[in-house]
Amino acid sequence: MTEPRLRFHPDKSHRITFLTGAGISAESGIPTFRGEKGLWEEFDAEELATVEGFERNPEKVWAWYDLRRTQALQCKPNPAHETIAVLEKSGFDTAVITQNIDDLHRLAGNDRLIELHGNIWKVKCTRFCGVWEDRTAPYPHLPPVCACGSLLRPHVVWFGEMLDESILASAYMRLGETDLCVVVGTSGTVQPAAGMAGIAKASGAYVVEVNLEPTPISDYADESHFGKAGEILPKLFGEYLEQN
Ligand code: BV8
Repeated sequence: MTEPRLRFHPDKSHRITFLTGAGISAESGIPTFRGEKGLWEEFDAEELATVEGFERNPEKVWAWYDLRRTQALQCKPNPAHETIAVLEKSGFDTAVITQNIDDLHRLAGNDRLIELHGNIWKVKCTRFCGVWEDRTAPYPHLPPVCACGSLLRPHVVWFGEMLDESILASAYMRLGETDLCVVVGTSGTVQPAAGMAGIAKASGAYVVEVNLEPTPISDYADESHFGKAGEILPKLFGEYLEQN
């Protein structure tokens, strides 16, 4: 089996954008949503990842997020996250646009990070008190309540909810000026994230896909590398890390 190699040779003049999904965190122990043992195989997205589901049964939704938060405490960045973080630390012009809420890119050390769907360690008051970090896991009582007496909710984007406009604008701005777009561990099914690699491609980016299997992105990617992100990313970028 030949070693995966990038046919595009990035240097520090290139803007490199990583578009990541649940698959990049799979080797860290965070379950993906689709495919074998996917979260949506076991849980109902309509019930647990929509405003209507939360309004119907906030305790049930919070039990699911409390479980995921508690599980996430045991999970660490894997070599895929670490490769991207070292590229940024080595002075490459990288940015990460992630669909993940697991905080592993930040934990790995990436600062130039756009979290499209929020963060599992942030909560927001369902009235007006705002958003803040809360790392309580597990919560002693569910659903947690704000000091104002209103329910707290996870600061994540649920199905049917608009993404934050300024976050979307930052993502589209970056995609429009990206030279190398590396799409890692996403099934390319959830919009608007699923369309972002296509936007980069249309803006002239060279698109590299890393996934276990073909996805809709494979149809237009310049390169697809099939295998585990934690094994492939260090091989694709290893030679660029040694330079520094
Ligand atoms: C929006 C946060 C405007 C919460 C998530 C009808 C009504 C309303 C909306 C819609 C509608 N129809 C369509 C829509 C739009 C909807 C959508 O796209 N639905 C899909 C299902 C068709 N989108 C929205 O609602 C978005 N908002 O559009 O607002 C609007 C508003 C109203 C009406 C119309 C439009 C908001 C979407 C955000 C939802 N929130 N997460 C939480 O996490 O708890 S989604 C969640 O699932 C993730 O964030 C991520 O986005 C998605 C999962 O996708 P992936 O990350 O790709 O993960 P997946 O498991 O699918 O795939 C893993 C991949 O990794 C696989 O390919 C696998 O092969 C690979 N892999 C596995 N292991 C490895 C690996 N690869 C490499 N190495 C490995 N080791």
